[in-house]
Amino acid sequence: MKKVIVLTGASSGIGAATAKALSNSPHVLVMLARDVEKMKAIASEIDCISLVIKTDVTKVEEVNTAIETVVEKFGGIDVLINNAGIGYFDPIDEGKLDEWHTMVDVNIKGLLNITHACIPLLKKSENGHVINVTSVAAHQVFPNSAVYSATKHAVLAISKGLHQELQKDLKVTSISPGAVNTAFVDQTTNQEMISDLKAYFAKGMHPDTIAQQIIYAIEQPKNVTISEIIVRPGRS
Ligand code: NJP
Repeated sequence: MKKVIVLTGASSGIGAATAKALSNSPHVLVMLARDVEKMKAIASEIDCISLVIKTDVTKVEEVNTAIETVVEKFGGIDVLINNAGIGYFDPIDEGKLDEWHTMVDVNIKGLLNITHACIPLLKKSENGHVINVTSVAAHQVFPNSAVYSATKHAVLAISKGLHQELQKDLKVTSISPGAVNTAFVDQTTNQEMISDLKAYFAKGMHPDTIAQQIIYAIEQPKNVTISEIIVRPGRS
Protein backbone atom coordinates (compact mmCIF):
# COMPACT_ATOMS: atom_id res chain seq x y z
CA MET A 1 0.00 0.00 0.00
CA LYS A 2 1.34 3.41 -0.98
CA LYS A 3 2.22 5.65 1.97
CA VAL A 4 3.63 9.18 2.10
CA ILE A 5 6.70 8.87 4.32
CA VAL A 6 8.52 11.87 5.80
CA LEU A 7 12.07 11.01 6.91
CA THR A 8 14.23 13.42 8.93
CA GLY A 9 18.01 13.13 9.00
CA ALA A 10 17.84 11.74 5.47
CA SER A 11 21.25 13.01 4.38
CA SER A 12 23.46 10.39 6.02
CA GLY A 13 23.84 7.27 8.15
CA ILE A 14 20.62 5.56 9.21
CA GLY A 15 18.47 8.07 7.30
CA ALA A 16 20.35 7.54 4.05
CA ALA A 17 20.16 3.76 4.51
CA THR A 18 16.40 4.02 5.17
CA ALA A 19 15.89 6.11 2.02
CA LYS A 20 17.78 3.49 -0.01
CA ALA A 21 15.82 0.66 1.61
CA LEU A 22 12.62 2.31 0.39
CA SER A 23 13.85 2.17 -3.21
CA ASN A 24 11.48 0.12 -5.41
CA SER A 25 8.73 0.46 -2.80
CA PRO A 26 5.31 1.83 -3.74
CA HIS A 27 5.79 4.65 -1.22
CA VAL A 28 6.43 8.36 -1.65
CA LEU A 29 9.54 9.42 0.25
CA VAL A 30 10.08 12.95 1.51
CA MET A 31 13.66 13.51 2.62
CA LEU A 32 14.44 16.27 5.13
CA ALA A 33 17.84 17.47 6.39
CA ARG A 34 20.04 20.52 5.97
CA ASP A 35 22.47 19.09 3.41
CA VAL A 36 20.51 19.19 0.15
CA GLU A 37 23.35 18.02 -2.08
CA LYS A 38 23.81 14.83 -0.06
CA MET A 39 20.06 14.16 -0.14
CA LYS A 40 19.88 14.77 -3.90
CA ALA A 41 22.71 12.29 -4.44
CA ILE A 42 20.84 9.68 -2.39
CA ALA A 43 17.54 10.45 -4.15
CA SER A 44 19.23 9.94 -7.52
CA GLU A 45 20.01 6.35 -6.50
CA ILE A 46 16.51 5.39 -5.42
CA ASP A 47 13.61 4.18 -7.43
CA CYS A 48 10.51 5.48 -5.73
CA ILE A 49 8.83 8.87 -5.92
CA SER A 50 10.92 11.18 -3.75
CA LEU A 51 11.15 14.81 -2.76
CA VAL A 52 14.07 16.56 -1.08
CA ILE A 53 13.36 19.57 1.16
CA LYS A 54 16.12 21.46 2.96
CA THR A 55 14.92 21.56 6.55
CA ASP A 56 16.61 22.35 9.83
CA VAL A 57 14.37 20.65 12.38
CA THR A 58 15.27 23.26 14.99
CA LYS A 59 13.61 26.00 12.89
CA VAL A 60 9.85 25.95 13.39
CA GLU A 61 9.06 28.04 10.28
CA GLU A 62 11.19 25.79 8.06
CA VAL A 63 9.56 22.68 9.47
CA ASN A 64 6.05 24.05 9.01
CA THR A 65 6.81 25.19 5.44
CA ALA A 66 8.26 21.77 4.60
CA ILE A 67 5.15 20.01 5.89
CA GLU A 68 2.86 22.43 4.00
CA THR A 69 4.82 21.65 0.82
CA VAL A 70 4.34 17.91 1.37
CA VAL A 71 0.60 18.36 1.83
CA GLU A 72 0.33 20.54 -1.29
CA LYS A 73 2.19 17.96 -3.38
CA PHE A 74 0.94 14.69 -1.96
CA GLY A 75 -2.26 15.52 -0.07
CA GLY A 76 -1.18 14.30 3.39
CA ILE A 77 1.34 12.32 5.42
CA ASP A 78 1.07 8.71 6.57
CA VAL A 79 4.41 7.99 8.23
CA LEU A 80 6.79 10.33 10.07
CA ILE A 81 10.25 8.92 10.77
CA ASN A 82 11.95 11.11 13.37
CA ASN A 83 15.55 10.10 12.76
CA ALA A 84 17.52 13.41 12.83
CA GLY A 85 19.76 13.47 15.87
CA ILE A 86 23.12 14.50 17.14
CA GLY A 87 25.41 13.27 19.93
CA TYR A 88 28.40 14.82 21.68
CA PHE A 89 30.31 12.72 24.16
CA ASP A 90 32.20 14.19 27.13
CA PRO A 91 32.66 13.59 30.83
CA ILE A 92 29.87 15.62 32.43
CA ASP A 93 32.25 17.97 34.26
CA GLU A 94 33.96 18.79 30.96
CA GLY A 95 30.73 19.17 28.98
CA LYS A 96 30.28 22.18 26.70
CA LEU A 97 27.09 24.09 27.30
CA ASP A 98 26.56 24.92 23.61
CA GLU A 99 26.81 21.21 22.72
CA TRP A 100 24.31 20.28 25.44
CA HIS A 101 21.94 22.95 24.09
CA THR A 102 22.35 21.69 20.52
CA MET A 103 21.48 18.13 21.54
CA VAL A 104 18.35 19.37 23.32
CA ASP A 105 17.46 21.60 20.35
CA VAL A 106 17.82 18.88 17.71
CA ASN A 107 16.96 15.66 19.53
CA ILE A 108 14.04 16.90 21.61
CA LYS A 109 12.81 20.28 20.37
CA GLY A 110 13.45 19.46 16.70
CA LEU A 111 11.55 16.20 17.04
CA LEU A 112 8.71 18.05 18.75
CA ASN A 113 8.63 20.75 16.04
CA ILE A 114 7.97 18.25 13.28
CA THR A 115 5.80 15.94 15.35
CA HIS A 116 3.58 18.90 16.26
CA ALA A 117 3.21 19.84 12.58
CA CYS A 118 2.42 16.25 11.56
CA ILE A 119 0.04 15.03 14.28
CA PRO A 120 -3.15 16.44 12.68
CA LEU A 121 -2.16 14.93 9.31
CA LEU A 122 -1.23 11.56 10.79
CA LYS A 123 -4.57 11.46 12.63
CA LYS A 124 -6.38 12.04 9.33
CA SER A 125 -4.45 9.23 7.60
CA GLU A 126 -5.77 5.67 7.53
CA ASN A 127 -2.18 4.57 8.14
CA GLY A 128 -0.84 7.21 10.55
CA HIS A 129 2.46 6.10 12.07
CA VAL A 130 5.27 7.85 13.99
CA ILE A 131 8.62 6.08 14.12
CA ASN A 132 11.08 7.64 16.56
CA VAL A 133 14.73 6.67 16.33
CA THR A 134 15.93 6.84 19.92
CA SER A 135 18.84 4.84 21.39
CA VAL A 136 19.93 2.20 23.86
CA ALA A 137 20.89 5.37 25.74
CA ALA A 138 17.14 5.85 26.29
CA HIS A 139 17.22 2.72 28.43
CA GLN A 140 20.62 2.98 30.07
CA VAL A 141 22.93 5.91 30.95
CA PHE A 142 26.43 5.29 29.65
CA PRO A 143 29.53 7.18 30.82
CA ASN A 144 30.30 10.45 29.00
CA SER A 145 26.83 10.74 27.53
CA ALA A 146 24.49 11.99 30.28
CA VAL A 147 22.93 14.77 28.22
CA TYR A 148 22.66 12.71 25.02
CA SER A 149 21.07 10.00 27.11
CA ALA A 150 18.66 12.52 28.65
CA THR A 151 17.53 13.60 25.17
CA LYS A 152 16.94 10.00 24.12
CA HIS A 153 15.04 9.24 27.35
CA ALA A 154 12.87 12.21 26.38
CA VAL A 155 12.27 10.77 22.90
CA LEU A 156 11.19 7.49 24.47
CA ALA A 157 8.87 9.34 26.87
CA ILE A 158 7.35 11.29 23.96
CA SER A 159 6.81 8.00 22.07
CA LYS A 160 5.06 6.46 25.07
CA GLY A 161 2.86 9.55 25.49
CA LEU A 162 1.90 9.55 21.81
CA HIS A 163 0.97 5.89 22.04
CA GLN A 164 -0.97 6.30 25.27
CA GLU A 165 -3.07 9.19 24.00
CA LEU A 166 -3.33 8.56 20.27
CA GLN A 167 -3.24 4.80 19.83
CA LYS A 168 -6.73 4.82 18.30
CA ASP A 169 -5.53 7.23 15.62
CA LEU A 170 -1.97 6.22 14.86
CA LYS A 171 0.81 3.72 15.44
CA VAL A 172 3.94 4.65 17.38
CA THR A 173 7.24 2.78 17.12
CA SER A 174 10.45 3.48 19.05
CA ILE A 175 13.64 2.07 17.61
CA SER A 176 16.58 2.03 20.01
CA PRO A 177 19.88 1.15 18.33
CA GLY A 178 23.18 0.46 20.02
CA ALA A 179 26.34 1.54 18.19
CA VAL A 180 25.90 2.00 14.44
CA ASN A 181 28.78 2.72 12.09
CA THR A 182 27.82 6.19 10.80
CA ALA A 183 29.18 9.74 10.91
CA PHE A 184 27.30 10.21 14.20
CA VAL A 185 30.40 9.93 16.38
CA ASP A 186 32.40 12.42 14.29
CA GLN A 187 30.57 15.33 15.97
CA THR A 188 32.37 14.76 19.25
CA THR A 189 34.91 17.52 19.89
CA ASN A 190 36.69 15.89 22.86
CA GLN A 191 40.04 15.12 21.26
CA GLU A 192 41.05 12.70 24.02
CA MET A 193 38.00 10.54 23.40
CA ILE A 194 37.49 10.75 19.66
CA SER A 195 39.88 8.03 18.47
CA ASP A 196 38.56 5.43 20.96
CA LEU A 197 34.98 6.41 20.14
CA LYS A 198 35.60 6.10 16.40
CA ALA A 199 37.17 2.67 16.86
CA TYR A 200 34.20 1.56 19.01
CA PHE A 201 31.50 2.82 16.59
CA ALA A 202 33.40 1.42 13.58
CA LYS A 203 32.67 -2.01 15.05
CA GLY A 204 28.98 -1.13 15.37
CA MET A 205 26.08 -2.27 13.23
CA HIS A 206 25.72 -1.31 9.57
CA PRO A 207 23.09 1.43 9.13
CA ASP A 208 21.19 -0.94 6.78
CA THR A 209 20.42 -3.06 9.85
CA ILE A 210 18.48 -0.21 11.44
CA ALA A 211 16.85 0.69 8.11
CA GLN A 212 15.54 -2.89 7.90
CA GLN A 213 13.96 -2.53 11.37
CA ILE A 214 12.27 0.70 10.24
CA ILE A 215 10.90 -0.99 7.10
CA TYR A 216 9.73 -3.95 9.21
CA ALA A 217 7.73 -1.59 11.44
CA ILE A 218 6.22 0.22 8.43
CA GLU A 219 5.21 -2.94 6.58
CA GLN A 220 3.23 -4.59 9.38
CA PRO A 221 -0.47 -5.25 8.77
CA LYS A 222 -2.81 -2.42 9.71
CA ASN A 223 -3.87 -4.14 12.95
CA VAL A 224 -0.30 -4.74 14.20
CA THR A 225 1.91 -2.13 15.89
CA ILE A 226 5.58 -2.74 16.63
CA SER A 227 5.91 -0.54 19.73
CA GLU A 228 9.57 -0.96 20.54
CA ILE A 229 12.66 -2.38 18.94
CA ILE A 230 16.00 -2.49 20.77
CA VAL A 231 18.81 -3.63 18.51
CA ARG A 232 22.42 -4.02 19.60
CA PRO A 233 25.58 -5.22 17.87
CA GLY A 234 25.92 -8.97 18.28
CA ARG A 235 28.98 -11.16 18.37
CA SER A 236 31.56 -10.26 15.77
O1 NJP B 1 24.00 9.82 12.42
P1 NJP B 1 24.46 10.77 11.20
P2 NJP B 1 23.08 8.50 12.46
N1 NJP B 1 18.09 19.56 11.29
O2 NJP B 1 25.31 11.80 11.85
C1 NJP B 1 20.59 15.18 10.63
C2 NJP B 1 20.50 7.78 16.48
N2 NJP B 1 21.48 6.83 16.99
O3 NJP B 1 22.53 8.16 11.15
O4 NJP B 1 21.13 18.33 8.59
C3 NJP B 1 17.86 18.55 10.45
O5 NJP B 1 25.01 9.96 10.09
C4 NJP B 1 21.81 15.17 9.72
O6 NJP B 1 21.54 15.91 8.53
P3 NJP B 1 22.16 17.36 8.14
C5 NJP B 1 20.97 9.23 16.51
O7 NJP B 1 20.80 9.81 17.80
C6 NJP B 1 22.64 6.60 16.33
O8 NJP B 1 23.83 7.49 13.20
O9 NJP B 1 22.23 17.30 6.64
N3 NJP B 1 18.59 17.44 10.40
C7 NJP B 1 21.93 13.70 9.38
O10 NJP B 1 21.13 13.38 8.27
C8 NJP B 1 20.04 9.84 15.48
O11 NJP B 1 18.82 10.21 16.06
C9 NJP B 1 23.55 5.70 16.86
O12 NJP B 1 23.46 17.49 8.83
C10 NJP B 1 19.62 17.36 11.25
C11 NJP B 1 21.36 13.02 10.61
O13 NJP B 1 20.68 14.02 11.42
C12 NJP B 1 19.81 8.71 14.48
O14 NJP B 1 20.25 7.51 15.12
C13 NJP B 1 23.29 5.04 18.03
C14 NJP B 1 19.94 18.38 12.17
C15 NJP B 1 22.45 12.38 11.46
O15 NJP B 1 23.10 11.42 10.70
C16 NJP B 1 20.55 8.86 13.17
O16 NJP B 1 21.94 9.04 13.44
C17 NJP B 1 22.12 5.31 18.70
C18 NJP B 1 19.13 19.52 12.14
N4 NJP B 1 19.35 20.57 12.95
C19 NJP B 1 21.20 6.20 18.16
N5 NJP B 1 21.02 17.99 12.87
C20 NJP B 1 24.85 5.40 16.20
N6 NJP B 1 25.12 5.89 15.01
O17 NJP B 1 25.64 4.65 16.80
C21 NJP B 1 21.37 16.78 12.43
O18 NJP B 1 21.88 4.69 19.85
N7 NJP B 1 20.55 16.39 11.44
